[in-house]
Amino acid sequence: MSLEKRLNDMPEGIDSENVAELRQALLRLQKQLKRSKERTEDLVEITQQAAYDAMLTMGKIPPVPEVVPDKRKTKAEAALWHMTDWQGAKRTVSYNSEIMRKRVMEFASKAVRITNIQRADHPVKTCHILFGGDMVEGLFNFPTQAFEVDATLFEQYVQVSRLCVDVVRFALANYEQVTVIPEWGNHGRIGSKRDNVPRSDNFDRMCYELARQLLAGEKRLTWLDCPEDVQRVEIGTYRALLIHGDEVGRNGFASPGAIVQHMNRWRSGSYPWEFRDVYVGHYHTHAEWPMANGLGSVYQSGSTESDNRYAGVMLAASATPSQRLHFVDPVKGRVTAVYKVWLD
Ligand SMILES: [Mn+2]
Repeated sequence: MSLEKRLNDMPEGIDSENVAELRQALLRLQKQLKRSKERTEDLVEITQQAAYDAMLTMGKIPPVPEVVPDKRKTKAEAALWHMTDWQGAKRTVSYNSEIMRKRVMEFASKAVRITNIQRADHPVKTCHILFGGDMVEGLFNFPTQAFEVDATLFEQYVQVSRLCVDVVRFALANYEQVTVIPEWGNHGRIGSKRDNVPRSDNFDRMCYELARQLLAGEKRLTWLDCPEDVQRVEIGTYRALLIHGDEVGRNGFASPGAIVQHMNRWRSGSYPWEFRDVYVGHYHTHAEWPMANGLGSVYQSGSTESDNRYAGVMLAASATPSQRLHFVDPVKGRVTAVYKVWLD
């Protein structure tokens, strides 16, 4: 191709025919690009370091002491904690960051007390923690959100990561093995729905990642990542899906009938992995609906928040704070006990 032709092919705005001048412009742009890349990298590093430092100001994270293994030969069951929709930093007349922390830790302690009751009959050695998403309230879901939170996005990030750490450490102190399966929600979205940000760049996911890194030394802990927004739960032969709930329907809302019908279609092959149950958050209410095959269920779980005026008035659905605790038979591959743990 001739130089002249190449110059004619230049993008609009670059109309110089002087090669030396063009070369200068190219060098200038390359320098600028390098500087801006360095700035972004610095920013990422500073944010991570700041979050880490902020975390340490909340108190040291000592290693979790060992637990005494259960030597009984009887068949063990597994605990499953479905913890979802903490809406971290959301402020209502009866909810804020401090109450979130209190309720979340209250769930953990009640779950362990109920586990100990179960242990009177059989071992419960493992705990699967399903973090269901919307752990942070975020800042970008509606225009006045900034006035309805008690912490900035950075503080939400630090507080919620730390709460995840504390929940998992509490579980590690009470079960021989802990597996975390995290799922992100719609509130962790960065920017407006129309902004050009990958969906998996999500504050919930960032909180999970920081918490995971802070617990990297724990050998009895398995922590999965969530690049996709549907998670697979496997406990022995038990197979379930964990979704946030905004995946189904328009604008993140679908009726219970529509959700169950959708899951039945996933179950009949449109989702490429066989499963029995589905765990859903997002609606802040506790419910259970049967799947068409007569075996599995869709389990919807509550939130730790209270006095959500939007839900009460706009959706006519208010709820008392709760989270879900299950026990699972890993050989028969099914849920054996269902608890709605009240947190008011
Ligand atoms: Mn949600």
